[in-house]
Amino acid sequence: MRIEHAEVIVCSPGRNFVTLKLVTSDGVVGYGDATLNGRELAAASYLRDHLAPLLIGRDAHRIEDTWQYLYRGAYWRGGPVAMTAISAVDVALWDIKGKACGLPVYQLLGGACRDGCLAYAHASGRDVAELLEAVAAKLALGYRAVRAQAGVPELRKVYGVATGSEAYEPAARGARPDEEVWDSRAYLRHVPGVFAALRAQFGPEPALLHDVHHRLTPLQAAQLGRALEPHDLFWLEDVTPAENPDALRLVREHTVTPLAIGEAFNTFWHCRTILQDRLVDYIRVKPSHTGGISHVRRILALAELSQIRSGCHGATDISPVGMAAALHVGLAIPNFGIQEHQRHEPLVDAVFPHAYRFDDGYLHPGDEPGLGVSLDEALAAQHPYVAAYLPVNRLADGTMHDW
Ligand code: EZ4
Ligand code: CO
Repeated sequence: MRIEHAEVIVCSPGRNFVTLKLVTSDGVVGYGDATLNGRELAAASYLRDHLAPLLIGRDAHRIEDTWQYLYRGAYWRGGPVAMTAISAVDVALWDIKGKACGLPVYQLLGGACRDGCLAYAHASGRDVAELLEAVAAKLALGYRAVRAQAGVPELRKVYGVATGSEAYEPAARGARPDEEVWDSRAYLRHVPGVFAALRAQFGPEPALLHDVHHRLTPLQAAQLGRALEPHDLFWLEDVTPAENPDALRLVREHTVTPLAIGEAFNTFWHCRTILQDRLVDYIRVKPSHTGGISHVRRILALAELSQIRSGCHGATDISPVGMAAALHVGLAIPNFGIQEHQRHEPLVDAVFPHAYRFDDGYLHPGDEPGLGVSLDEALAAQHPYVAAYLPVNRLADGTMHDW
């Protein structure tokens, strides 16, 4: 079974997605997610101009060899653009293998280790009252775990907090990134009270998560972790800039609030020190961006040795194809932790009809052969690419600040 056709489809049903479509000599179609938020066309070009031509004529069943050829065989390794493109190839080949075998991908990975994947929803509010309402709404939908982000009184706008009735979307459409003003001290003063209010309202049972988006120094992160200990967080995410794992050491020495990191990682090499030294409790690598199913399951197998569990990134910039891939892995690994589930808009679900489903707090990938996701190309074509960027943030004096 040879790969006969490789096509990159860029669409924007409300937000941008890059999808790789592979077709084999037997007519089997496989999809991979190559969406790199705010850098979509770079990943699309890497795939279209550099990888797709290499795939034509290759044996579609040789997933591992293809991964090695594209990663180990390349002189320029790693980086988000290349790894997002390789991820899409790998995921599309697993989709094809599943369809060729008549089995859902999780069966090929060893079969289910659980009945469903615990999911967490997003909730946000410009003030605490609005956040309490938003969390209550997510619990009413059946979620047992909720990520809570609140506005900070001194700040006009805070990333991750919806600005109105519209759900929060990481990237805003426009030719340039929005600029936000950030103040770590104002943020640190405010957050512990927010979680005290959440626990007072909802009691001890719901799992509560919080995302710091890489903005603190190690000492500030340690202070925040310690201040949140009475409120029993499921995890505190991305407390310090992602590229320096050593920063987490100091945080660890001072707090027992569980930590998560890894949504911006793209290879094992970003994870090595963190896994070896057990610097977090949850690792957020996912098949999109981190080398596909083949690479992610290796990283998660190593994580298991350190009693670190998975917490795959699942914001809206993970397409339904990427979400399905994460769910097949999540169902099949022993050390699954939780799956982020920032729901897509109905139009996105219409462009990517899918078998995965949410029920009573858990996501299940479904039992269709392969990933169980398809692409309505005619509908996708009605929604062409629109430039969009994640915001940047500066301090009040204009200094650029970390993500
Ligand atoms: O900033 O998905 O946990 N979720 C997040 C998201 C990420 C975006 C990056 O593209 O932190 O909002
Ligand atoms: Co995050």
